[in-house]
Amino acid sequence: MTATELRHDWTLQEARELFELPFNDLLFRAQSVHRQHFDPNEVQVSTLLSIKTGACPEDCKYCPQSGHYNTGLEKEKLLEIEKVVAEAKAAKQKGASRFCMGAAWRSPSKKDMPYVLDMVKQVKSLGLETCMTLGMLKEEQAVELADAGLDYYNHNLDTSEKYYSHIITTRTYQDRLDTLDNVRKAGMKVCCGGIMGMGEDEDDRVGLLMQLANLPHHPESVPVNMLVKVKGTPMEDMEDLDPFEFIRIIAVARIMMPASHVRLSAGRENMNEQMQALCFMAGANSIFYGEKLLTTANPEADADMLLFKRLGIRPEQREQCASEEQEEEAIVEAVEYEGTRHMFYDATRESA
Ligand code: SAM
Ligand code: DTB
Ligand code: SF4
Repeated sequence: MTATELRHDWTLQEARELFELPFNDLLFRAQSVHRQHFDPNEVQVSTLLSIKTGACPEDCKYCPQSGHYNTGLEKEKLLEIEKVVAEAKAAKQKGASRFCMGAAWRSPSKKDMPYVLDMVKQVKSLGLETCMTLGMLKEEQAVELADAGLDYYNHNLDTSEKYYSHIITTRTYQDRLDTLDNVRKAGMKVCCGGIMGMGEDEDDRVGLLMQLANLPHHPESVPVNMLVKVKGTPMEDMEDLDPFEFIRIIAVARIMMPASHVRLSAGRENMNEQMQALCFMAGANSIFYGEKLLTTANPEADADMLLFKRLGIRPEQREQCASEEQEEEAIVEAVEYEGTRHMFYDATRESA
């Protein structure tokens, strides 16, 4: 089978037609495209850490960290590098291949940059892929991060251009596109996606996917978040999204960006295992792994590994040099053990 070519000229009509396909036809098509570019039984695993929490000056209506809303979140200063490195080591031991660090900033300040650059270097030296999401970046800041060895930068468009002003007023859609451009020019990989279930209509969902797919390069990573409704935010009472609609979004993202990793991102706490399995079938091949996203809950790591085991899914290995392979194998074994641990009675444990 030859791999589908990557297109950057999707029309609204074509994207709408994909959305409107019968569910089984859409999933079959998405899975066929997926198999041309990826091992269908591998899922990339990233762990998130909030390195600076809350009191953000931006007014993103979905976000528990915005200083404009009272969500009862305990704010925290920039974490010390040693703490970040300890968390990164623990994530690696549990089987994550990428470590993503997020800060509740509009953009990083001059004073914070040296710490952040040092963090990148130290986390990378553990043999993990690195990702950061720190808000808007100027051209020079993107170059500094790339020079420090940052592999990915996450900056989401969040929704369609048309719906955007209903969600955020403190920065424009164009600001976001400019940051993405700076990240790309600096040579880093782009992680860019959005949130579903914020009251947008189907054309907004199509609009977001078109924006992403028609960028000069598809983002290497496309996080599709389902809104986590946080009390105190303007979106706390938003209506639930139909699960089939969410799975369709994953499938259309897979078809429009065949070679990108599509991440089943925030919101998995509110998805049952069957829904997640259908998302993997539709072409999702990346997750956030670990009990916490930035400030909200994510499924327990061993529950995820058990789900992988039941579905015959393996965590994707990071591209690596030969000397790291043995260490990586040991991690895979540890993950396999973690996934099956609860299936067996441990005869060596003393009863209480
Ligand atoms: N402050 C930086 C920024 O916004 O560019 C980086 C961190 S911000 C929390 C990263 C992304 O998390 C947002 O763009 C949004 O897509 C996602 N996010 C935040 N709150 C969310 C929620 N309640 N549900 C789903 N996704 C959310
Ligand atoms: C992304 O698209 N989703 C992640 C990551 N990029 C940084 C963040 C999800 C945050 C969910 C709400 C929270 O835990 O604060
Ligand atoms: Fe701040 Fe990012 Fe949350 Fe917006 S999404 S309020 S920029 S932390």
